[in-house]
Amino acid sequence: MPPLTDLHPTPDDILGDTLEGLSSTPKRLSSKYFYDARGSQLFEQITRQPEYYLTRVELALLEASMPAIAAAVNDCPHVVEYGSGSGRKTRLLLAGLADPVAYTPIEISRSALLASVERLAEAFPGIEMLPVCADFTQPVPLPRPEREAGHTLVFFPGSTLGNFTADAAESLLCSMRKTMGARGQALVGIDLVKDAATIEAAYNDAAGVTAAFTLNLLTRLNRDVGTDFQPDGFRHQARYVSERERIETFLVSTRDQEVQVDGRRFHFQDGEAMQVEYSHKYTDASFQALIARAGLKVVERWNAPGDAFGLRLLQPA
Ligand code: AVJ
Repeated sequence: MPPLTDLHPTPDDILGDTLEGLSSTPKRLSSKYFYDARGSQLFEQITRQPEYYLTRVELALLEASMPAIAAAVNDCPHVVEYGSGSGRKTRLLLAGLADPVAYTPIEISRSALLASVERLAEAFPGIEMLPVCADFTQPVPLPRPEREAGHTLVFFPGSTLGNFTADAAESLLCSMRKTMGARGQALVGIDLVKDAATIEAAYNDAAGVTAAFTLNLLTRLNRDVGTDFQPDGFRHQARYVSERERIETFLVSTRDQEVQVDGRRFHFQDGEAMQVEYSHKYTDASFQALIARAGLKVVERWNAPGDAFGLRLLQPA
């Protein structure tokens, strides 16, 4: 088993964030806590729903663009992935790049991290695996590969960037720029603005997997910080707000109720909406403006057919 750097958030971190969110108006909870073991499983299931085009389209785009990506990326990279997920995209990337030296996934779900890196280690015995269990929004000291890498390539697929508000995305991109260094690069996947119906369907699949994924946040917090949410007293709501070019996801209270945690009580009115996730969609213009704020520029771009999804190669400006 490869050495694991474990910087997983403590129960106190999660409790502090939960209390802060429940004390806010409107109430909110952080989508980063979706990804416990069950949440990561449910997300994998989302990626197989017919309405959820993002993963399918990005995988096909990555596969089709891999020769061009390999040509644009400098040789012998240390590949650092933010949020490792199932490893399907990683496989395509590691197989297609010229002589990757090491692979460091930074992933908040310990179970997802270990499962994925174990499979990748088998498939790529020549690439050193250096997993880090951590919240990638915090600065993470990179493990040093045994063989020296030419540079760092940050891999940030899935349009996970879209889960961050502009300010949070800016600070994340700044820390990414520091992680990659002056000679580094980043390959970022972004979902693109398109018709509202297509986007909205992706976050409201008919089988109800996304709803189960959102509601699992409450079960997770009940277990890990001792809240007493009744998941059957809330329903999933996801709407595309064109003016803000994002999906806004809420858990809506279906009755008057109270939630207790750490000796404090929080009242929910019938119909009260608690904000739990944003998924921003980008245009070339909005994306350029965002990364410019973090001192980055686009050096190459690849779009899926119909501009359904994009991959961007970035480097310090
Ligand atoms: C983890 C960013 C890829 O926002 O599309 C999927 C998470 N939430 N369905 C997204 C998610 C609801 C997802 N990403």
